[in-house]
Amino acid sequence: MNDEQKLLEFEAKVNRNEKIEPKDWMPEAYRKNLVRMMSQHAHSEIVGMLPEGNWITRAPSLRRKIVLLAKIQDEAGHGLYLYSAAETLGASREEMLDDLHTGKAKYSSIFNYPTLNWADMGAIGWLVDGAAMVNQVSLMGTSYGPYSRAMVRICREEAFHNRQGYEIIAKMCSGTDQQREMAQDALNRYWGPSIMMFGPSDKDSPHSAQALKWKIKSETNDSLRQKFITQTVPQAHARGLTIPDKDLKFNEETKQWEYSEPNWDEFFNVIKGNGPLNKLRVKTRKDAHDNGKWVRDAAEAYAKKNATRNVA
Ligand code: FAQ
Repeated sequence: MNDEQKLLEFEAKVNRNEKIEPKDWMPEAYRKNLVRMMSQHAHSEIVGMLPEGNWITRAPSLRRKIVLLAKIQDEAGHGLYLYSAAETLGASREEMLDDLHTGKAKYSSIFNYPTLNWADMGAIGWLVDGAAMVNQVSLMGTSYGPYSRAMVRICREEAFHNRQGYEIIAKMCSGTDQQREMAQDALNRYWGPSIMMFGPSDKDSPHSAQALKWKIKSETNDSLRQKFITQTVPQAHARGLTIPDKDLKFNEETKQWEYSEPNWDEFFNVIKGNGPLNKLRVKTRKDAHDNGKWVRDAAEAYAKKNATRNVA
């Protein structure tokens, strides 16, 4: 078969909703787009550990500390599955991490915002994990086998993350006036960045058309954003919170919440590396990587020693 016939066969397989597996033939553009998206996703998981990691030592109770620790460890696990899934496409772990540390690769814009107080732990679980889950549920049905299967387990864990965040917010909303104000303030700061997590609007999303055709994505950025907003607004209202969008209104015909256009100047500025904390996040991640070198070296030496012993 020549490449044209292989492409037709590949597209027919995708259209039959069969999975593409690592050793199957695939167009180079499919492989490249997936490596870009999966490595960006993996980077988001491990950089996403940093804003919450800042609060482990300041959790208000032992129970909250245990829950937060478990959640952050889950995010490390997600990074691990995703780097491994990207490796099945020939990407090397060292190169992916190098791209993150040199600023060549992106990670989710949301993690460039500061976590100022405990209410932000609630906002991250409720809004950020909530948005991540809406996006990742849609990725469960996509065409690349290892990525779509990783999403199944990740989504189960995100559901727990989402609930623990909402529980923090709900508890604060039934507390003192000051606690209610903290919950509202966290929502005010995290709402805009959360709805931007879904990426630029469809008309400005260069990768979407090809990604939808090859089922690398199953829904557009705007459609996922709308789903998240429709799911989240009633949750805010149930706790007496106000979504910080003066144009938000329910459309009785479509049964959807209409919302204001996100601040795209802010979004593009953040993904170019100029958000409030981009430089600090990348530096902290790179320092953690450098400081962990002795652990990687020891693990490698141990594996080598065991391999020799097994051969003997
Ligand atoms: N941040 O053409 P599109 C989590 C870039 S996981 C930064 O629409 P695409 C768990 C995009 O890369 C969160 N950059 O791109 C957690 C492209 O630039 P490039 C991460 C963004 O790929 C919770 C350019 O804009 N989830 O949070 C963003 O078709 C709590 C044009 O955009 C995933 O990565 C952004 N928000 O659609 C962890 C899910 N949006 O690469 C810890 C998988 C867009 O050409 C604590 N990824 N860009 O230089 C996806 O679903 C897609 O990649 C999208 C973007 C929807 C994010």
